[in-house]
Amino acid sequence: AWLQNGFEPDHAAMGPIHDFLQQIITTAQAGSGIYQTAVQELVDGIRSITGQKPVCMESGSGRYLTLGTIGSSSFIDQSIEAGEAERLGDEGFVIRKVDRGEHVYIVLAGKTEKGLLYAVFHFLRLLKTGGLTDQVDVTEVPKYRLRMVNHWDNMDGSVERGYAGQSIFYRNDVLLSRSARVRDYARLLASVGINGIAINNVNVHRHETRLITEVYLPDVARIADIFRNYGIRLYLSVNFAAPIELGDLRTADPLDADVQKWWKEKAADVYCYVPDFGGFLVKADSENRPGPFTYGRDHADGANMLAEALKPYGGIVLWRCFVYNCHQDWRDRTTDRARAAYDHFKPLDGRFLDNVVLQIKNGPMDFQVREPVSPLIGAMEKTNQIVEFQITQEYTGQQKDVCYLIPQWKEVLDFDTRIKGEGSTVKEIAAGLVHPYVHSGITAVSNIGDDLNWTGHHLAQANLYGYGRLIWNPELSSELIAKEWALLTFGPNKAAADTIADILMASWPIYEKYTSPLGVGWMVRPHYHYGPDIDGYEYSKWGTYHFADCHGIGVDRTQSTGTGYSAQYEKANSELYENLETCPDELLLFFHHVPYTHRLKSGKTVIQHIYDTHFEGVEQVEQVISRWRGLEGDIDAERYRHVCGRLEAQLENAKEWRDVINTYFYRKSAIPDEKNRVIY
Ligand code: GCW
Repeated sequence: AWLQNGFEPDHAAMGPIHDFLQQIITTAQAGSGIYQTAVQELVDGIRSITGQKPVCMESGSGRYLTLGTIGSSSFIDQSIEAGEAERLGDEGFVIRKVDRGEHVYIVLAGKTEKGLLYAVFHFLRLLKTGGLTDQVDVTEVPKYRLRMVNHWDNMDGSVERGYAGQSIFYRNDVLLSRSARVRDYARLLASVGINGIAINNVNVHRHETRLITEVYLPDVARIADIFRNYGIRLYLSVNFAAPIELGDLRTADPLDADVQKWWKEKAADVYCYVPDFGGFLVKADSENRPGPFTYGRDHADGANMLAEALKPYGGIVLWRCFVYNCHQDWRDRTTDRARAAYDHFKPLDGRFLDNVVLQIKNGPMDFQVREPVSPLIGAMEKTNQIVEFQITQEYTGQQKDVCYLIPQWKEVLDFDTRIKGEGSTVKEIAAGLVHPYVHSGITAVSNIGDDLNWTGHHLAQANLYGYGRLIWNPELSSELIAKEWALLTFGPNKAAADTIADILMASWPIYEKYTSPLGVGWMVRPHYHYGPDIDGYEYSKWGTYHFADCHGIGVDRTQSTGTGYSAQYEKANSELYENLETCPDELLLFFHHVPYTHRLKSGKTVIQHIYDTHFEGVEQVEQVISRWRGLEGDIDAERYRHVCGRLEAQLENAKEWRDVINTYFYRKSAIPDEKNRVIY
């Protein structure tokens, strides 16, 4: 992946920096294993980039690198300005050249060892991408405090919505706690700044319910040790009905004293094994999972009960807001799944303890190719929130089709909720800068498995890499992230990296074009969620409808004639979406039901837009294939061929979507394509 070794070293490109890379001066660090990790990563990284192993010493002179925490050596402290340690906080770092006559050195320093580790990875990244000069002076502080990944891995080794093989954590109900793969994953995550991981599926089944018991805790602890050395805290998903399912109690009522006591004991057990355990991730009263509703209690009762148990140890509860009625009668036109999270949680603002964090999916429905931003984000002033993205490509091509998601997440982060006037963007809300949250940040469902290339489709690695980079610094452009990834992964060939970045940048718009139009979503094969099935969910219980008939298509979510969802936004946004004239084209069918002849802002009718985009989508996949073919010989043959294979399959998928969608809407509307192309 992007920590890949073995490219030909380019000494010339390194220029004067090269002189600094032969000696590393370490400092006497008390601290945790993270310092050892940092030194090791620096040594290994330099060796793999330059072909030469640097020497580690405790003192020296001339040109060298030195790394340590502030306060651990006078050489380091001399490079730090007054007040800088405070500004760096627990995770920031500096990389800076210092010239003191006999000593000319580049210092890598953090206030903490964790900050230092991030400095090392950043240094290596700059070195490998040619971004390092001998005048280096970098200061970095992450934007978000919680920067997490979630795994939907099950103990039998399967991964829910996983498209890259089996779990790296489990096989046959056993934890793979000595696996080298887990350590490599910790390296990958730390190299892009991830600091938290939940290692089991939010749908907590029978075996996984026992992860918090002594049966599995010794193994959980071993995995936590691996991640700890890379500055990553471990979290577990828990089953709300665990007190019953483990056979200890007859109720899981959060207000029952025995239940409260039970969870307190469990928390104590967990902290015995994992002293820096992050906390519990909970999917409750969602998609048939147990929760407080069974006992006539609400989400605040449920979350607070767990929060009380974790509080003495500094743990948190990540409580998911993906709560909706998954047994809806499709005939019922008043219930709207998009409304559900806001309707359930907004009234509870102020009732949650301060170590509860609500985890909110970026869209109100479910990780579709295109959705508006969830109106719950920022809507609760007194309740901590974290935004949840999906790196695994459940609805965005399943790592068969290329779909670079950083631009999508950036759109979400840049969305201005206007909750507290202009500038109340998701980016600022998730950083706790709009409301003073005690805990906040970003999390996402990981896309890796035990496939040799981690992500099934090699290009899907860019999503995991980019996710980490983006949530460290959301000001980075999608394009810059794509180029960085390509250079790190395929080697120092700028032209090749530019082509790969172009392909990535084009991919989300292309995927959107040949799949579901204008924000209507779904239209996917039920359960699998890959490939077209327009009516697959239309008469189902899942609350995901498009309402296409012979006259028109779309979901009326307006306040005036529809479900009223649009009213969940602040006035300016609410009016923007409510009004047919101002609603952005790409979300038109999410908010409105319109005739096929309705004219978009682009000037096209809805039906012509559907035809055009579906033809274009396929043509653009063909262009991507020819651009990729141009890379033959410039990148290694194995990965070249692998991506060729995926792209050919993507073309078939795109054609299938094009023909199914165009044919369906031609038959429904009886309106011919203006350009008379083949529709079946
Ligand atoms: O998108 C849906 C998925 C489920 C998933 C659920 C969730 C883990 O289809 O597989 O369950 O979301 O986020 O809880």
